[in-house]
Amino acid sequence: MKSVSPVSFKLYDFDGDGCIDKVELFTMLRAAMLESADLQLTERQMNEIVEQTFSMVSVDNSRITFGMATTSFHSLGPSSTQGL
Ligand SMILES: [Ca+2]
Repeated sequence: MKSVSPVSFKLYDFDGDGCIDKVELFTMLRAAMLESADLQLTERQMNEIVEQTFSMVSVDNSRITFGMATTSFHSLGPSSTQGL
């Protein structure tokens, strides 16, 4: 899993509220998949990652701030995506 830079975070914050919601995270995953041939996930797997990420790092289970996102994507790492 690629780490999330502030630039890409802002890029996918479509409504500009400074937070990433589930739809926006889903879109980020799709974009990351298009960029990387090594990263191929089914819709279900992407859903699981989104749900897992939000349950781990989101305070209200609906939004992730930039600080939360960087922490989460670093902790996800390659090992947790391999088993999917
Ligand atoms: Ca947003």
